[in-house]
Amino acid sequence: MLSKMGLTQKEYETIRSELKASEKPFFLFHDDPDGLTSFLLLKRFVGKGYGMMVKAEPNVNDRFLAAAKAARPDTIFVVDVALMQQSFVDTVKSGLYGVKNIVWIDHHQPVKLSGVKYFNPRIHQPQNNPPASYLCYKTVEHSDKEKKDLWLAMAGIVSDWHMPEFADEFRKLYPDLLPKPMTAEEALFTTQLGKLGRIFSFMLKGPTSEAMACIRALEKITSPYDILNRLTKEGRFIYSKFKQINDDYEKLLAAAKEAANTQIEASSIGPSRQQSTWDSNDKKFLIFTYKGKQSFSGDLANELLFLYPDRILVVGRERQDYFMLSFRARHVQVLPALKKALVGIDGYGGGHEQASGGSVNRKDFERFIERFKGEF
Ligand SMILES: [Mn+2]
Repeated sequence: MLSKMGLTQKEYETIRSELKASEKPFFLFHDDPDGLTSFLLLKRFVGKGYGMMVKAEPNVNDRFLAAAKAARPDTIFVVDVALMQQSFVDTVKSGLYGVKNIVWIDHHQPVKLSGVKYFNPRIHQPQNNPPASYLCYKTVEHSDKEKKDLWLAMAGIVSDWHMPEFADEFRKLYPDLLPKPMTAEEALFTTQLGKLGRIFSFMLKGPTSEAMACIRALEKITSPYDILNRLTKEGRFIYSKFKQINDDYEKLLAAAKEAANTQIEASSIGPSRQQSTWDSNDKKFLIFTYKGKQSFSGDLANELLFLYPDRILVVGRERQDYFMLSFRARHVQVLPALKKALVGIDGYGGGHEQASGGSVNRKDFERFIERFKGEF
C-alpha cells in the first residue's frame, strides 16, 4: 500500500478552480461505473453542465466534435478515458468552438498531449493508480462536509477494484451496505455496495437513450436507498432498468455455475440453446460460452473468478463468426498461453497477464481451446 495515493493537493486545487470557473462545463466520461460516478461527482460540485458517455473505443477523438460544437462549453472535462486525439484538442481550441480549456483526469497509462490540463497520478508513480472516481471524490470532498456523495464515490471506486482509505468512514455511515472491512472484490460480490456498483454498470448497458435516461434520474438521487429499496420514482426507474439486464445476467451466471459444478467445461445458452461439443477433462478450467445481444463476458469472468479462484477461466460470447473472449486466472498467467495458442489461428488477443481478452473465429475455436489448455 502506497502512503501517497492519488494527485497532489495542488493538483486537486487546480481542478477545483477549473470547475468553479466554468460557466458551461461539458463532461465526457467512460461508460462504466468509475466513469459515471466521476462525472456525477464533478457535476454535483459545479451544479451545472452537460455530460456524454465515451462508448466503445475509450478515445476522445473527432467523433465528439459535433457534440462539443453543439454544447458550446467553455471547459471540457474528460474523466476516466484512456486516450485523446491531438486533432480533437486542436479543433475544439481553434476558436470556433468557444472552448478555452480541456481538463483531463485519468488513471490509465499516461500519455502526452499539448493544449490539455492533464491530471494522472501515474505520472508521479507508476503504481499510483486509484480509480478516477477516487480522484474526483478527493477533488470535491472539501466542499462536502456532510459527505453526501460518499456513497456515489464508493460505488465507483469499489467497481474499479479499489478499497480506499475512507472505507471505514463509509462503513460507519452505511453499515448495512458494507458490514465489515474487506477487499474490493469481496465487497463487489457479497455486499449491497457491490450491488449498487452493478446497478451502475448494468444501467449503462443497452441503448444509449435508455442509459442517458437512467443517468438523468441518477442525477436527482441523493441516497443509495432510493435505488436499492426503490423508494423514489427515479430510484424505481433505475432499478427496473437494472433488473431487466440483471435477469439475463443471472441466467447466464446460473448456467456457468452449473457448467462448473458438473465439470462440463462449456455450455451454451441463447435462442437456440445449442449444447457445446467439446469434452471436459478436469476442474482446472472453466470454459463457458453464450449467445446474446448484450455482452456480459467481463462481468461473468470476474464473478466466476471470485467463485472459482482456482480455475483458469475462458468466457466467450458468440457473435457472428467470432467468439469474443475473456480470460482470467488467479494463480497462473493466461496471456502467454493465449498468445501461443493463437499462432496460426484466425483471431487476436491481448491485455494483462492474468486478465486478457480476445477473439477467435468459430471454425478455429475448438482447436484454439485445445491448444490453450495444452499450455498449462
Ligand atoms: Mn476507471
